[in-house]
Amino acid sequence: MIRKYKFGDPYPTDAIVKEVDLSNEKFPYFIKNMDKEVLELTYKMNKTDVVYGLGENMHGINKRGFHYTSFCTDEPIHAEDKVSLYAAHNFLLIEGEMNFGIFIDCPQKVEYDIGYTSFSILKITVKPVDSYIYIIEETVLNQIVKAFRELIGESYIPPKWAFGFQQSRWGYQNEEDIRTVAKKYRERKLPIDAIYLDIDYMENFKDFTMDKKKFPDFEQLVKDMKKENIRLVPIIDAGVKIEEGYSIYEEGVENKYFCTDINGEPFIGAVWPGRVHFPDFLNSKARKWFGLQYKVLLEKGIEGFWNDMNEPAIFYSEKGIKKAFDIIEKYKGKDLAIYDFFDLKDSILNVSNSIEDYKAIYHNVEGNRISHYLLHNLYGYHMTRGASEAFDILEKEKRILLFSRASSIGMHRYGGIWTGDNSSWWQHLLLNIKMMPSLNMCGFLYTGADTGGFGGHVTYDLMVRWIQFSIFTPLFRNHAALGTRDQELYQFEETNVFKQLLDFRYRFIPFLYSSFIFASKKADMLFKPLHFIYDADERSKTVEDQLILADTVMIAPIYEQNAMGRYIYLPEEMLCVRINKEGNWEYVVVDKGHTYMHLELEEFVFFIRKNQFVYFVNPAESVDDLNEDILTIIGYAKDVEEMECKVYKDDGYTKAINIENAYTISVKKRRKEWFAESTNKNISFEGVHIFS
Ligand code: MIG
Repeated sequence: MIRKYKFGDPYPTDAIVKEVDLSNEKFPYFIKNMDKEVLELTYKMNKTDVVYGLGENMHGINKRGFHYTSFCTDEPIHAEDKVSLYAAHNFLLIEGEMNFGIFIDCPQKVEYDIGYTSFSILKITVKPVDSYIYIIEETVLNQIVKAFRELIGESYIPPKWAFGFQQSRWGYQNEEDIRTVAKKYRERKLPIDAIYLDIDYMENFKDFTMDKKKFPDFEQLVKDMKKENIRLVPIIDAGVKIEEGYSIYEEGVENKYFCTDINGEPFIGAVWPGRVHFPDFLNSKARKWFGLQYKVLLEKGIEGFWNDMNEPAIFYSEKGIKKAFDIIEKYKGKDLAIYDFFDLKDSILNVSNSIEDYKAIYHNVEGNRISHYLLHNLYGYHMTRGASEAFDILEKEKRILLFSRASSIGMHRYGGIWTGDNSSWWQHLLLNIKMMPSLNMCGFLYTGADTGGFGGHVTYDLMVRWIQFSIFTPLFRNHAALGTRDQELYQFEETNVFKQLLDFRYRFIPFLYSSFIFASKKADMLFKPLHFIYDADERSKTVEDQLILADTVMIAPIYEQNAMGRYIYLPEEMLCVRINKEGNWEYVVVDKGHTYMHLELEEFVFFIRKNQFVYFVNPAESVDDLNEDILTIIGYAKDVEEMECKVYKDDGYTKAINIENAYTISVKKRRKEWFAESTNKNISFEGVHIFS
């Protein structure tokens, strides 16, 4: 059941897709305190209550013991004390005496104190109060998520090639760099499907331009790469450079498509290209206009994009930088003691992404001037929505890859997200693991972290362990910051292990893709905490470093340096598949309970749940090269003689996806032998390995 409440005068965020009538009943579960300015909701937590949700955020699957702020932030250091990352995912799921979900639908800042100030108190603060709040009640956790996901609509589905391995780096300068990456991957037979173009492909960081000196024949490059089954994925930034003669700038000014300042003049901020204006994505005309600009790149054969800096990130504003220079001027030549020195230092440090700047920006929403500060969390969402809506006009046949850095709930229908500028830290591998189910709850299925870490210098062992996890995530992209150690997989002395891991990924893609489509269409999570499946199992409530994938597979990655194995908790017995150092697969049924598994650096395991199976194909160097008609089945039949599974398969582009077209694989035991059959006559089976 879903109950809807209205506070103040809420802005239509378009986060939900279903009509729900306002409830007349008293607001449940929370003590509600509201005045003109602020709405406070207070809930008393029992000791064993678990609070799930909040999508892209720091800390665990269980969000207790910290505080979080929904305010999309360009946060370059994902440290434990950070309260906001790039997203505003206002959904919580509380497992207590009664289980329920709560969704705060609004574009402004929302604060969550989840047992931080007072250990047993969950307090939500919405300021100003204007919001719709939904309370979702079902008995089991999974059903609450499903009801919520049905409320917010189907998750974005990318083209199939976007499930292949992707290589990115901030610093690829020119055509030569891109060709080299492609060549090295192909030479070493390391599968790859995409190479990213970061800001350097543009002419002076101007959106929808290409630097002709660095990329003399862009179209030819795109074509050549495509022949190798490699797609190029350019970045699009939110800020538009102020430059006479630059058509986007001129059209934007002429049509009043940019955000304004208090005087109604286009707001001036600064990002990569220096001084910029910000397109007014909250204005439907401006949004459409900017979306249609992607056409130049689509026409050159581009099939995917990543939207960056759309919190929006602002390096500085005119006013902000002037204030900083005034302070520097004031202290120049002085003998600075501690507080003056700090003041000097902070004058520059605090100039970026300042609240004062966000408060100085205005949107024109169908004729009404509204402060950006109040709509902040919708900016990246509506940039991505604009692109997606334009693709529906510009690319009728094909799905286009699209993901964003900033997001809020609602955007999950238009694109995916990557989790931003993490670091080459072991703790960020663990954070990546923990974040996946939280993101899925909020509708974000096409997601993943920068594998190997963005900031800092990756080591061989971190890369190996990280990939042992990323082979399971829909977005699997190696990306790194300018100035960090090279981390393309061919840069490491030993590339054999990477080949084995990527081969595993490609064997697994048909299963992952099919599971992804079902998760989107059925409002399901792809990654679940163990407790969502084993809800009667108390121990599983606190397991945060293992996940269930597609209800079938359990993964238990290693995320500690120099670990030669780990403890794994099994809520019931499962089939363990171990990929050993030589790349061979070994099988053993493991009992319920805690097990220590010795796993050297090049080894990893995954588990298949009781009475289930997974299908694999032969590896290939790209998704287009996969032969999905020859399958190998691996399963665990504990107490059944027959098992079934649905497989969704298509050309990987088609926009109309109908899961009714899925085919069925059944495996059956006849006279002690297992064999498989399929309702799809094209499918044949290379091997059927059912353990019992
Ligand atoms: O502040 O375009 O998160 O992936 O490489 C840095 C350069 C700007 C931030 C993105 C990152 C990208 C980088 N961008």
